[in-house]
Amino acid sequence: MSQDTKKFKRYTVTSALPYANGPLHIGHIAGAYLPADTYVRFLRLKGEDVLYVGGSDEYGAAILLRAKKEGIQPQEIIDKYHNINKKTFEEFGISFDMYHRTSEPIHAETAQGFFTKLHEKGEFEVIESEQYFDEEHQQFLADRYIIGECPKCGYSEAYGDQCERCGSSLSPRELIKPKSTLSGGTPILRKTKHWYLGLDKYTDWLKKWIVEDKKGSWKPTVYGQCKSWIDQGLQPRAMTRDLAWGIPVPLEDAENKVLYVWLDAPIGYISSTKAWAEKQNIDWRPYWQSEDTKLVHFIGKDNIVFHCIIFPIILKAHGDYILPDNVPANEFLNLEGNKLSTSRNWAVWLHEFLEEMPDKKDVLRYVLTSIAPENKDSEFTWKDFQARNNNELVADLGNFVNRTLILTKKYYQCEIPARNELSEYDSEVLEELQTYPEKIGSLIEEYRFKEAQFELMNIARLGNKYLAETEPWKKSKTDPERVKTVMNIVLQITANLQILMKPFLPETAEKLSKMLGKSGAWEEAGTSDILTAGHQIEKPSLLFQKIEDKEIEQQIEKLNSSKKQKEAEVQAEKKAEKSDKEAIEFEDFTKLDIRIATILEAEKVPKTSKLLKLKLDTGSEIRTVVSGIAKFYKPNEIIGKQVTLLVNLKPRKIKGIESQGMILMAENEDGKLAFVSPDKTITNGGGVR
Ligand code: B3M
Ligand code: ZN
Repeated sequence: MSQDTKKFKRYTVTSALPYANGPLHIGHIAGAYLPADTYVRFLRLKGEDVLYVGGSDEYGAAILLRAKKEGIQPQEIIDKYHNINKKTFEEFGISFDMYHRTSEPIHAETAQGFFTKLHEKGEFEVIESEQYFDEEHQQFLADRYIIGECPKCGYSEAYGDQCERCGSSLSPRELIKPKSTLSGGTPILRKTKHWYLGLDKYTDWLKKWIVEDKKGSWKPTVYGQCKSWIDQGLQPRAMTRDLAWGIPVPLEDAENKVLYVWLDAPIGYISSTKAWAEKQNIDWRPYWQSEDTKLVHFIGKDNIVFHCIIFPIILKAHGDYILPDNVPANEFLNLEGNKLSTSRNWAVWLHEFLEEMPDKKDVLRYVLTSIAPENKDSEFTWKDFQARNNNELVADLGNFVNRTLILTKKYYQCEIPARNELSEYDSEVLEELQTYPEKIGSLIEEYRFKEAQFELMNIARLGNKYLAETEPWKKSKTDPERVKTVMNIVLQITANLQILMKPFLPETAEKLSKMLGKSGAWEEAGTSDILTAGHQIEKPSLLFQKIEDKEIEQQIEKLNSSKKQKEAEVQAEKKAEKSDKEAIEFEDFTKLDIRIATILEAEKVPKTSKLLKLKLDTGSEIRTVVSGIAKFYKPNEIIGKQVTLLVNLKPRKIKGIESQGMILMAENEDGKLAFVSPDKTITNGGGVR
């Protein structure tokens, strides 16, 4: 792996562009941002030429749907969330060189340029086909406008372009029982034409480029997903959409069509690079078109197909671009036993965390790296957050550094003592110290951040063990020369920690560098003369604070109550939707023949739990009606009751019984039903107006 570093002259690192339709939660951070940030901080420390780009994904159905929900224009949505997310990333310390937007003109130009190039090269096939259409909203339904059952895993709310449970890439026609997310109704089929990219034509190329060449270097989870898609057979995929929000297709015969969001979004990495380079007044091309550039995409597992198959095909088809060297996608992070969910408000929102625990950024980084879902889904709990802070950051790292600096202050008034002759044990410890930069560095280069951070903590553990065994506090009076050696060694260990923690705990590294009066360079790591004898350090303060139970309980409480609040909102919304029926003419109402009738007989319909069979006197005849009220009324308690009956509803067979009308019922919020009865006795057959 370390040869890799030599082979490449520069690095282009990307993190998925979050849709600008909502704030960021810890799942996003653990998936695509924290590992990327750790990686680029490491590369920069080593003096590599590295560019880290990101930005907001601002087109596509996700944005439009959110705008509709909030009742505002898509532009307002993207402005709002772009700004929130940009600020949140900055505050949290995700160190993008450029955080761009796909709604910028330079992006439209770049994406259209790709489309035109592929069009000229004959990569598209224009196909007219029948697609789902929502008649009520007069709109074609692609991607997130349509949901249904996933044909691969059976998940009932798979999107038209992808199942978020199993990750399969789908097309709307594959969904079982499709439903429009706009009207909730069943869509009809209507003809439209689109530009299809023949992914299938690249099968042989992908078999070589991924299946053969990436075996062993791509994560097994990523490699496995790709291989299974390739094995299942790739289909041509439409790269255009009938939507009112997106980048116009740059062709004359494509009026009202826009680019598919998954065509334009990854190209966003390139336009972000262009915007960055323009600001720096340098050439963007080497970062995307030079074979000695290493391109790495950090994403979550739901984006694998787009980054490993579709985007590389687009880059390859274009011809001028390099391909990703690696796509270290993460699996999912769960929260307190459940899937993270924006719609159910089951999340730890990053902007709220920053407000409530502004001094705990590095704690969150530390915990999210410790539990990173690198190879399988993992779980965040507040109790574990507290435990890792108290038992690892405070007890191992903080405690070691604090003891070292306090003793230095006490014995030497903050001046670094010189080392004397080394014992065998001293030499062993210094030798072990030497091994860490290489160990940690290679793990980072292999995208094994969890293990890399564990090795960092091993340095603190090594220091604690060394202190416990040499016990300088016992010998400061009797053997001051020996104590100088011991203290010099623990100070060098501390200085090593300061350097090696930079990619993982940047704020803490900064704090420690202030106390040490020195910020070491990566090349110095592993050596034992970072702090020279006679150098003066600052008075120490604690690197980490213990987290009390109360703070954690508050967070758990908050999580539960915001979920409940969300549930109540959803209920209220549903209710509001119900009352929002369209206005009708009086004539429509007069078509209903509603009369008062008296229940004469009632019995349960055999083999059902909900149905009662009733006989009613309507004034002119006796009618049989099957009604779904068995859960609310026992047969004998309703005999003689006057109810309201819709008498001119066409008869229907229910469980083999002809039901001649419908009893009108009032429905409670919780689904309970009650008769609508006159409050004085009315002659049977009396009309309801
Ligand atoms: N916006 C999907 C997502 O947020 C999408 C990523 C684009 S990366 C080019 O999960
Ligand atoms: Zn599925």
